[in-house]
Amino acid sequence: MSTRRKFIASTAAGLAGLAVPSYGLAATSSPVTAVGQPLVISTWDTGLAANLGAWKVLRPGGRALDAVEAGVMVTEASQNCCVGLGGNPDRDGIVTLDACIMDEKFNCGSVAALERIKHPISVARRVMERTPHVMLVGEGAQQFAVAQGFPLEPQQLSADAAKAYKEWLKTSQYKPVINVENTGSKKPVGPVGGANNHDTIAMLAQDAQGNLSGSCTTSGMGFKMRGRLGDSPLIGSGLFVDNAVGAAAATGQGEDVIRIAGAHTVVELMRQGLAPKAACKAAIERIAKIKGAQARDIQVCFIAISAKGEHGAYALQKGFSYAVCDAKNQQQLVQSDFLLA
Ligand code: SD4
Repeated sequence: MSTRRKFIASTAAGLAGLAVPSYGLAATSSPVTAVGQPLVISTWDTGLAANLGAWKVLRPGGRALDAVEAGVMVTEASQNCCVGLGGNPDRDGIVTLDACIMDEKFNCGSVAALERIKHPISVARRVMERTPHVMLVGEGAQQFAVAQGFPLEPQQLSADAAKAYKEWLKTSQYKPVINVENTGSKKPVGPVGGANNHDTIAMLAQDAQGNLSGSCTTSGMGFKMRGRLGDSPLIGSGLFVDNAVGAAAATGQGEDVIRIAGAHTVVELMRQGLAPKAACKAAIERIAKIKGAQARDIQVCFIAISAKGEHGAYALQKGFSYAVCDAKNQQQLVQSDFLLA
């Protein structure tokens, strides 16, 4: 079992226009941000830059919902990241995107298998705010996006994705095994190893009013079957928010998050009194029990914040980190504890 360590990150320090306080070692005790003090957390190293986007909204007193949309838009727009249109395609060479968003009043919106749209998270928000529905998929989601004024981007792979796809085509082996997250012995196909290669970002925020919101956006598992959806666009699996209790989100092998309705499970465990990290751990243990020996082949990770402003995370395997941003430190990367030593 690892011990929690906090890393001081430098990758996004230069982001324009943001007052980033001097870096310092964070306390190792259970992290709590008092209600009234905004807080945003997000998955993986890419969360550092995304959190700064969210912080621009939270710092002047903005709404958590606006923050979690603005935050993950940074990642969706990044050229150096597998989230968004730069992500790996499905087996047929087409990039399909999934995203969802949820606010403090159980309002939620989602898009899945969306093609050629740069900001699926914003389309998910429009589904939430401008339709009587929660979820739109595929062609219908794209039609809605275009009707809402989102431009159709060209159907083309980023240079990294094209390279990875070419490599994958050599074997065309379909392995529903998480790749980029697993820092263990399995060598993933495609670009790997850099801080920016994760294909999902999930973000949770609490604003100065104490309200919670969350967002999640992904290109999904690289080289997936056409039509395959993971947990990320599913409210209750990839993301869940109950303002009275807390919020949780997932990354990793979507199929196994769906199996236990992961994010909802974490929130319900917090409702029963567990702190965020303990709730994430209990959900991971549930997955490990279901998977048995196969648990070693996958990675699943949860992040959570409570209505009290505590945050925590837990992963099945080594290698998961999450980014934390609050009034004290906007650039903190926390290495998550994990179950399988
Ligand atoms: C999925 N949960 O599509 C996503 C993948 C992921 O970092 O989180 N990758 O299953």
